[in-house]
Amino acid sequence: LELENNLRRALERDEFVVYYQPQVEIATGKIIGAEALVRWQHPHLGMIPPGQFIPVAEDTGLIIAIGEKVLRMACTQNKAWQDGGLPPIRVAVNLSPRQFLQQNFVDKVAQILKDTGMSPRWLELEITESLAMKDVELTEKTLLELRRMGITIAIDDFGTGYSSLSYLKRLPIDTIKIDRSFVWDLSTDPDDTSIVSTIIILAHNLKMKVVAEGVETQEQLNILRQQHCDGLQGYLFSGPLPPDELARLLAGDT
Ligand code: G
Ligand code: G
Ligand code: MN
Ligand code: NA
Repeated sequence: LELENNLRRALERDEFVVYYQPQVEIATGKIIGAEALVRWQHPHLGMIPPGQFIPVAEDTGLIIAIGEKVLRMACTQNKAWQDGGLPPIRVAVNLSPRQFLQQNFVDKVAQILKDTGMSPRWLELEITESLAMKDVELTEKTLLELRRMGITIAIDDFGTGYSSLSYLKRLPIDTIKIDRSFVWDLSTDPDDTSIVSTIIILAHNLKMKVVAEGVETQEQLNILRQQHCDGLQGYLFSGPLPPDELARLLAGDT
């Protein structure tokens, strides 16, 4: 209850900030996107990572307000980068189940795009496969509406939920993000190597792109490149960065 009240106050006081983790195209080494990751800038406790408050925010419903704020901040930021002449990138925003399953979610996204002037083609929304499985019918309807607006859809943490191949076929998904648990032992565990290569082949056959998460070593990158993985996200290239640091990286990337 105390954390809930503190989160409410944090919303009123605008204590949430967004960091951006670059996504790199493996073939070219160029930054083509960034994942928006929320942090709570607490006045006394410092930077609090999302793992420490997102679950409570989800349970209490506060995630709806927090998620909207994050989406608005990410769109505002991406528009500002583009207006500043930086090479355009796609910004990816995580959605929680409660946020995504709201009746008026699509209208809210449309309103935020309108308010911020951000083009939908530079927005990607990330959902997890467990979210997708909660209500496949509603998920399909919502994703189709988002896709019609020009927004792209990514499946986050792929391979860790109750993966069902039928939803991959049915839902309009643009990107599969391979969970970092499969990437970590890529150079040492032959099982992970074959799981990853199978996911990549499957995704490409379904006309989807693949981004590997949690890439930390050159060895992992070499294997991913051999397997024609499209993108990577991970400490090997960069962790999540404050907006000005990502802008500096982008400016040097042209
Ligand atoms: O930044 P970090 O690795 O600590 O993030 C931990 C988790 O929090 C990730 O799984 C990420 O998906 C989730 N997360 C980060 N930002 C957001 C957000 O804005 N909304 C939701 N729903 N989850 C987020
Ligand atoms: O769940 P999701 O994948 O949305 O969350 C991304 C989280 O993963 C971020 O909190 C980020 O800090 C973390 N992360 C990003 N790159 C790496 C990495 O290379 N290694 C590890 N261990 N964590 C990472
Ligand atoms: Mn994510
Ligand atoms: Na993930």
